[in-house]
Amino acid sequence: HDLMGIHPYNALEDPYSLYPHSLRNIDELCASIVRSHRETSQYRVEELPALRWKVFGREEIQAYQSKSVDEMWQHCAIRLTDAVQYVVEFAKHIPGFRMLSQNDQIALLKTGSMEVVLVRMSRFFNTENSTVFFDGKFAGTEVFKSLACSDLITAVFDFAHGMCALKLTEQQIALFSALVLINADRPCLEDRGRVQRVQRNVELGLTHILQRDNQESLMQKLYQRMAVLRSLCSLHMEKLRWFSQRYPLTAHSLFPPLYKELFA
Ligand code: CLR
Repeated sequence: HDLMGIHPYNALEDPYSLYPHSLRNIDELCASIVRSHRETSQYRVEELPALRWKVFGREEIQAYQSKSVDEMWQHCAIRLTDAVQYVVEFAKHIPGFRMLSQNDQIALLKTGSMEVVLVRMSRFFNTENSTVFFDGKFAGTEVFKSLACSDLITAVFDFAHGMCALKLTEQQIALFSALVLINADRPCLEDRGRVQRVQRNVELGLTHILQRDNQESLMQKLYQRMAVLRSLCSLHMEKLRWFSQRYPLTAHSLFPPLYKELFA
C-alpha cells in the first residue's frame, strides 16, 4: 500500500504537537522497508550460518579458474543480474518509489542497484575465511581469477569485510539499502525535488532506527560506506567497458538483457 502521505515531522506545520502521529508513520515506513527487504533477500539470515561448511574444494576452484575470461564474465553477469532483479523488487516496495517517474526510477536503479547488491553481499560473507556465497557454496577471491579484474574483486571483498565489521541488524541493512537507492544526487534525474522528499523520509527512518538501537554513531560510518560504494561501482563500470571492448560479442549477445540495460 501507498505510504506517500508520510512526511517528516515539522513543528511549524504542527502547532498541536502531532509528534506521536508522525512517529507512527515513521514506524510504518520502517516496517514496510524491512518487510520488503526480508521478502526480496534471497536467503534469510538464519539460514546462512548453516551453509558455511559448504566451501569450494580444490578441483572446483580449478574448474572456475580454467574458464575463459568471457565464459566467467558471462557466468558472473548472470548471477549478478539475478541478485539485481531482487533489488529491483525491493525498490518497488520502498514507499514513494513507485510515485517517481519511470525515467527517475530507472536512473536510480542504474546507479544504485549494484551498490545495494554489494551491501547485501555482506549478509553472504564469511569474514573468518573471506568467502562469499556464490553458486551454492562459499568462494574466496581465487574463484574469480579468470575474470581478470583482481583489483575489483579485492576491493569488493574488502568492502564486505568493512560492512561486516559494522555488525548491522537486518533492519539497519534494510533502511541503509533504501537510502543507497533513493539518492537525489544521482545524475539524470527529472524531478530531483520529488526524489529528495522520498530520500528525507528514508533518512528519517534510518535515524529513527539507529536512535532506537542506541547506535546513532553508525550514521556517519554509513555515509562513509556510501562513498566507497560509489567508487566500487565506477570501477565495475570501468571493467565492464574494458570487457565489452575486448569481447563485444559476448557482451552484446550473451549478457542478460537487464544487465545490459542497467550497466551498459
Ligand atoms: C550478493 C547478495 C545477493 C546474492 C549474490 C549473488 C551474486 C553474487 C553477489 C551476492 C555478490 C557479488 C558477486 C555476485 C556474483 C559475482 C559477484 C560474488 C552474494 C563478484 C563480485 C564478481 C563480479 C564480476 C563482475 C565484474 C561481472 O543477494
